[in-house]
Amino acid sequence: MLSSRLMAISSSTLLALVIVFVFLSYQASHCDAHKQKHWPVGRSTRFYDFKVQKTKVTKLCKSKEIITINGMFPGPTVYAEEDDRVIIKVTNETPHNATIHWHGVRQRLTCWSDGPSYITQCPIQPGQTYTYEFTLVEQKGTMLWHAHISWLRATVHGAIVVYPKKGVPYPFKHPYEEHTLIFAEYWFKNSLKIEKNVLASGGGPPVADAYLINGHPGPKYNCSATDVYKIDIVPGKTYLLRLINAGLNTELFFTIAGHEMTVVEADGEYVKPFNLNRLMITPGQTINVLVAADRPIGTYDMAAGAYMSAKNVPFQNVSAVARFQYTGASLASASQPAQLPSFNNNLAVKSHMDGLRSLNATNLPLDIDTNLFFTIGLNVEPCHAPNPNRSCQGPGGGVFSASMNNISFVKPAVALLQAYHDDIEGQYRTDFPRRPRKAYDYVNGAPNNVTVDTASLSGTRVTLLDYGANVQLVLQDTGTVGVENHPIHLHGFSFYLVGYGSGNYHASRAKLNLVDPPYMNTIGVPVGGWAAIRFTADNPGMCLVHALPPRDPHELGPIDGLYREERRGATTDSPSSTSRLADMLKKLICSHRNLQVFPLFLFQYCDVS
Ligand SMILES: [Cu+2]
Repeated sequence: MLSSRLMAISSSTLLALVIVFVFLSYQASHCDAHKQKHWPVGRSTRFYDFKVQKTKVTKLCKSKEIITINGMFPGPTVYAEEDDRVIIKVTNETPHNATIHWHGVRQRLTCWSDGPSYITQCPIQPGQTYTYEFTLVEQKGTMLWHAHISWLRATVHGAIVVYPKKGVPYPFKHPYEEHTLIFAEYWFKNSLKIEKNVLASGGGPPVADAYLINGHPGPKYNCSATDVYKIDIVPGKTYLLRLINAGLNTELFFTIAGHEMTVVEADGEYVKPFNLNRLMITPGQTINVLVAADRPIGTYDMAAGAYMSAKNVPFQNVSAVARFQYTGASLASASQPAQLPSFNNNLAVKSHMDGLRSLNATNLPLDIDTNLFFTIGLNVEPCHAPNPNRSCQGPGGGVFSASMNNISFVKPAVALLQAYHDDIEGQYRTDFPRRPRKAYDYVNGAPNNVTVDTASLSGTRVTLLDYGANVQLVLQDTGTVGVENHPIHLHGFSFYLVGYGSGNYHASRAKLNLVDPPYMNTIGVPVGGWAAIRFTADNPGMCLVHALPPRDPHELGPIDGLYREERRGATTDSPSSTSRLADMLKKLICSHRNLQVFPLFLFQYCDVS
């Protein structure tokens, strides 16, 4: 990790020259009239060179080729400081399409650098390059990057570590050392093939063959007694652990034998410190904890294992184990085993969530003018395939899908941001419903028997939000097929998690925290329950709202509901008080320093058939 950091610093000097040149030549010829006052320029620039590559790895005594960045698994850590500019050139050297998403980066006025394929950009095709460029405006903490197309992110992922500006301390005692722990799921089969097979079968995905901590499964798996990630600990010191769930489908519990953890940050934002023995982290979430090495000298297990809230769903029940090893510990004595909660311990999840309080909730919208209510859940579509045995392996001989407000997302042919920018007709509709068509008992009254018909509508629809709107979005789990904790992620924003509960949401009964709710970007909506989030729609773009698929392969695509924000009406900080997003994007591009960041213009259709 240290070496990649050094690489980033030295490369940044090199690139600075290039940027100035492009900036001057382009700006002079085209755009001097539209110099952006509000363009986030950034402080230092960090440059990274990402090559998407095929790499051979051996885990659990089996070798296979996986897709990685620069041959590393997990991939290189992106280091920066708050308000830095980050430029990452991604070159695709594989035969598969790829994009990279910077999960948790709010992409202030750089929505085209967000990375979800078919939403803000076409995939980076084999042999092509795409340069992502964004500023970490008022952002510090732990985030992650991952591929945002198909199941590529199973192996294409890594950490983003953003330090406070120089001279600004952490709001807690400076730790002796910091370590990043990235959790992942691992399959022996090629993950792209698995996804293809699952989509073709209409059923659920196969369980992971192992969980990994920084690429290591640990001793509970076959043939892995020595394939264990280890942190060397100096007794009496305090350590900061940056925890990242880069897994594809599985929510994980994490615990350290004999040690308490003090949670100090969630999803890249400080929280009021609180102590836990075990925590739950959904795919896409990041949590920073402090751990004091105050136990007798020895070796202690750190374990990550499944949280599975759905009933009768198979999952990998062997946990990944890493080691917290004190200097001076006898190598002959056994490591202290870690005690994870049982796989369906909803109470352990709730006590973790209850502890999350923002350190400073400064931008919490109090006057809500836009109320949204989205149901989320699984559906089963009727079988129309000529060969039902092969293609309709969902419950009752149907095809699994997932939906929001009963609409299952259909992938467009043109990236939606480009379709909007170029006024390309027919790619999406703007009538994604703001609430379900009819209210019912979402949790208990939903049909959970496929013969009753649990099919959804399908389509590519977006919700338009006025610029500056203060939005409250209630996410409601449904029992259409079965209730389950769903991790929901919002792109382009962080949001305040103002409330959550079990059962159906009722505005009159819901208890909301309007004092110090946590500021997050991914939330596990409680099983058979609801979560309410708030944000101000002040970052124009196409912003995806979606589930990080808990076991259903269709959710990464079809569950997606979308926001598009549009600048309307006069606002003091908008470049043109009446301009549409399209005009604004054009102007932004003119003031942008690197033309390569907007290659959406270069090819219209994402996939050439
Ligand atoms: Cu994200």
